[in-house]
Amino acid sequence: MTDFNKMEKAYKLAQECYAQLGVNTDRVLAELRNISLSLHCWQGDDVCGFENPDASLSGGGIQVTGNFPGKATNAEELRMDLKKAYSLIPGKHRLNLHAIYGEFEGKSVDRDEIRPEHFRTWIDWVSQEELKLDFNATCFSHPKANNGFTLSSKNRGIRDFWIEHVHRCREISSIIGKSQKSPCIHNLWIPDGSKDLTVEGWTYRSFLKESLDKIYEYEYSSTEMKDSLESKLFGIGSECFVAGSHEFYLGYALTKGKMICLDTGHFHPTESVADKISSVLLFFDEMLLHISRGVRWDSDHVVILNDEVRSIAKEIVRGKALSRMHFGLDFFDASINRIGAWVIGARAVLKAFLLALLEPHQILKEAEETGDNFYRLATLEENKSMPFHAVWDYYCLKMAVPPADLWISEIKQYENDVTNKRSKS
Ligand code: RNT
Ligand code: ZN
Repeated sequence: MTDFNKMEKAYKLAQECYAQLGVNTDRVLAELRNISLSLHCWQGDDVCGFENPDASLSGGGIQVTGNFPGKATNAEELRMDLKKAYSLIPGKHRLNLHAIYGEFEGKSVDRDEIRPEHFRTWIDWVSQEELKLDFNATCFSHPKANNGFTLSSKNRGIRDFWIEHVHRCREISSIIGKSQKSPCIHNLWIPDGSKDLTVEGWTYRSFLKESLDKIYEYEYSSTEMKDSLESKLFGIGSECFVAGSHEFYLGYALTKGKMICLDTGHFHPTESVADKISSVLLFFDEMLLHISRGVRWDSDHVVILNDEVRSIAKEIVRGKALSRMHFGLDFFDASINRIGAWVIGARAVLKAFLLALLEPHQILKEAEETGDNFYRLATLEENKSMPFHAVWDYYCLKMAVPPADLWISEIKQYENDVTNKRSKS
């Protein structure tokens, strides 16, 4: 359906259906507009970065598979691709940069040497595009990460190298935050761990704690930057032991006044990240989510509108916790159109929030309070077939982005006109 008048009419009908359940769709759309997702730059080039022309993701327990043509090979191309993606996602969003995406002008700049000027063009670009930046230290794809340990390494020189890297990344984050007048979230994920049975887990974790204490010695104002720490259950090559586990960072962040980052792909498949949010937010003011899709052993498939993402959105909306959450996308798929991957993931998350905001909360709450659990379950079931897509299409129209499936042809067009013409590399 491409007729915009029909979409407006469908919205009016949907609006009435939701009103009968006490849900005001105009108000819902105003709330949806306030949700910002931090798009992860690394989906655009398979986590390679720009440190050197032949960079590829290596080491660090994460892996990108696929060789779909046309990945961005420099910052210009990545910005172009991001701009295309943002034009197909309703709302105002953010950009999540990794340190390896600095612009080093062909010089070899090691991780412990990066400086704010390497990110100047990004800072100017986001301001021109009315976006905001978030930042990440890159403690992988580096010879000093190759034996599996960085901040928790037994080797002091290795630890110091990474401490210096993260110091610099936090400083860059604070400069970004100051210049964009919105705190830049600096997230720290390290790959540290080992493949097989590990007997000195205690030692690694105590080194990690010591390194983090040094890293966070210096406090930045929370108007400039905020720190978060991301745990993981296991990675490729770190199946038996991961130093930065959930319990480790939960304890660390709580005692140090930092945020934790829950990556939806970093838990046991039957664990619900949605269910963790109300527990975490009883003890923390804010938290970061890395929204991803775990599939078997892989934690980073493209996000779709699945039950997990929907439950996360519902949990946050039911708890009126939107203003305490930060959202980053985190997946990398090199086997499909990379710009399309960003758009699929971002639109899916926004749809999940729309669905959550359209939930007849009052009715469900009353059913639960009176113990009418049949009515609660039946209402939840009926809610699944309410005409939410009419509300979504109308929202896209209002936000001047393609509604329904109209964005797909734009991706195909861009593929023909731009990415297919890039040199194969
Ligand atoms: C890895 C973590 C981490 C990375 C990015 C590139 O398992 O999820 O967040 O995906 O930092
Ligand atoms: Zn992550």
